[in-house]
Amino acid sequence: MRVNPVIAAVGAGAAALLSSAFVSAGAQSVGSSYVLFCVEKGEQMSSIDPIAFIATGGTIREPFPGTSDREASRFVERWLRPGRAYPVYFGGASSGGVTVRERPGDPGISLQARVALKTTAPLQKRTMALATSQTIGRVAGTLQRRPLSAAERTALLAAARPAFQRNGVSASDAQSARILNAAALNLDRVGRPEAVARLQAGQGSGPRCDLFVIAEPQGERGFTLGLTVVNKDKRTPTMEDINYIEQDLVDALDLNKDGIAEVVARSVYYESHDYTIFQKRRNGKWRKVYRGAGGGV
Ligand SMILES: [Ca+2]
Repeated sequence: MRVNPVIAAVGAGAAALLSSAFVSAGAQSVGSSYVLFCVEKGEQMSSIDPIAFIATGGTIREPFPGTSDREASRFVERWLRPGRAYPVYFGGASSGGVTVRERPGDPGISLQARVALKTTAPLQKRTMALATSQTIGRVAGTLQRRPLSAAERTALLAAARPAFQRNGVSASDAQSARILNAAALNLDRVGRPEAVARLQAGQGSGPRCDLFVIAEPQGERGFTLGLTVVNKDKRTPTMEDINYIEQDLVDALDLNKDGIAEVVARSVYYESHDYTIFQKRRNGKWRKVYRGAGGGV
């Protein structure tokens, strides 16, 4: 019998995925290391921004050790010089690529580099993607990223309202909470997709309260919040709250090849930004496993 090589390869990949789900995170070899970038489509020019260095085994580190300008310049010469081309991933699926056009203006402040972007992903404001410094092969498997349906948005708001109220938001403000940024992503590639979102309440009487959530499917249509990060805006009429964080989804990718995609978020706050990576641990709980990179805005 002739075996279709494509089907055979898919079958082997699925078997590897299943077995890896039972291996502790980081215990297996997952190939060589790479730099992970945030891809943002701009009106005039698109950009990439280093998020982290993913070491062999899926360990997540700062893009380069230390904070000196010399180290930043060395990083730029290695990874962000004009002509460097990198593959783009959107929801774990291969989605075109970027080519660096200009080095970062001042690497001591920001490592954001202008790029030419060629992608099939529907990128726009607050809809970002990831790029990697090398093709990462079967790490990428599609998570079927898409906007939430109307029914999913309703279910997500219902799941989030009690969390708003637990954080001091009035019942009426919680009732009028809205979704600022959201995506359906099948992070474990099992059953219905998760919803990853930033929601906001408190436009009325109280201060703004943001929730960054990873909502997991519950029952036939519902969600339960697997991760909730609370970002409250404590500004007054005369003073801006410099600690207020606007945290948005960048995208998700299985960095340690355990079968469940890590979720990457970008936090923008007063004149600065950085990146956070959340990982589902073996006990089923989502945890922050990295915060770093970024710089000026
Ligand atoms: Ca993972």
